[in-house]
Amino acid sequence: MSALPPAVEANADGLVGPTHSYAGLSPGNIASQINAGEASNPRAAVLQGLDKMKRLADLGLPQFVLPPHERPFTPFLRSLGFAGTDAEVVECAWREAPAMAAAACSASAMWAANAATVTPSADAPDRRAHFTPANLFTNLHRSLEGEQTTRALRRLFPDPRRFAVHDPLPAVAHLGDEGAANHVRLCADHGEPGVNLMVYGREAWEPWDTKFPARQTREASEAIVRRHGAHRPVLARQARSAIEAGAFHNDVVCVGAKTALLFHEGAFEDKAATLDAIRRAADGLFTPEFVEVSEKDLPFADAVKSYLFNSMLITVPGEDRLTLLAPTETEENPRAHAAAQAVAASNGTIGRVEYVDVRQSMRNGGGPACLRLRVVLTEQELTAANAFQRMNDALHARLGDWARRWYREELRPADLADPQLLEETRGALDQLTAILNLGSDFYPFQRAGA
Ligand code: SUG
Repeated sequence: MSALPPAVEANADGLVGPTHSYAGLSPGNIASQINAGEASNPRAAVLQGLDKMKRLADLGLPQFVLPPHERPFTPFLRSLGFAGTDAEVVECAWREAPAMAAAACSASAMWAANAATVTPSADAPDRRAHFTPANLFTNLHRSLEGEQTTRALRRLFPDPRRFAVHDPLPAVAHLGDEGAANHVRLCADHGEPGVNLMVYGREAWEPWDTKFPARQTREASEAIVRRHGAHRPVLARQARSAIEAGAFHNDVVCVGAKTALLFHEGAFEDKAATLDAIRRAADGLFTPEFVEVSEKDLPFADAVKSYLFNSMLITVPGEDRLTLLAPTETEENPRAHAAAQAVAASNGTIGRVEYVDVRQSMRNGGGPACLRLRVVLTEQELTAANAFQRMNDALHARLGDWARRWYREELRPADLADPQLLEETRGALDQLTAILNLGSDFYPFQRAGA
């Protein structure tokens, strides 16, 4: 078992794009619905994200930046029959099909937990790290992400001898896939083989007529396990009641790392069977530590509002116990704050709670854990990743200057139709490809003129 090389958990965060807005595009995501139509602050949003990345890098954790996608996404609008120059395409789409135009403007690729499902090399039979980019089939605006995310992951993890970046699963309702937001990997240590908990909301052929969509199908999770050869999988069903109460992804009510699984008692359809299956899968590897927060201590609605469970559970180098990095909204919610303090005081694997301000993202239902894709990497794999995307003081400063130059301070959903925005976003992204060494053919608009 310990013939495997040691590994660390790196994070790749989605850089917030210049069109960050509150367009109310995600039914079942309560924050997205409540804040629909409000003005957003793209510049503050991107700076919050950059500060979060720097904080992780300063703690000694490898941190990467995933570039935003091209928005407004004119290839999508052209596929709907809009024609002319790009500016005309955008203008006509806003006039004739504003819902389509809004989807084409979303900066939702910032939530990198939905970028892909990742299986580290220690858990894959061919000892490569495997990635399946999510097809994000359920919501129109998110379904536009898969292809560019695949390209982005292939640039960040380029060496096919070490990394297998698959194509997304076929984009059909039966195989709806939302990536790592519905996956928890438990293990004795990051480099050791683990147990892979895959949480799904519904089955492919199951009639689904409740008020909010179940985004992940069991069949999608099974296909990913099969493709990656993921070690010791456990398939578990999300509680229907959780989805109906706003847990549109499992990571809204559950987070785990190493041996610890922190979850709300209402997260799983069959809690006892789920925990038992994890215990059995972990047999001979480690003893799982279940940290359950009860409905009595934290009503489900407070869990969803405060995003306690959308925290990151990180291993700070040199520390034995895990740190829970929670959103400021958790600190401000008395019950969630008390629950977080109780977890840290309980003498278990989670030793400390800290808070991070990602308010702009939170108002669209994206907490600290949504913004990052966890990737367990060995030293050699880390070296093989694109170093230009690795966060450090210099990159933080450079991207801060870049964002202050290009990002608007305020954006109302109606401003998304401003023709000037197309120019601004393209200018920003063109410069970004140079900063992150992504090549000058990374975005469709860069390839269009070639
Ligand atoms: O898919 N919000 C995202 C939030 C994703 C959070 N990710 C995780 N839980 N891992 C979503 O619902 C809202 C966009 C808008 O309404 O403008 C949005 O797409």
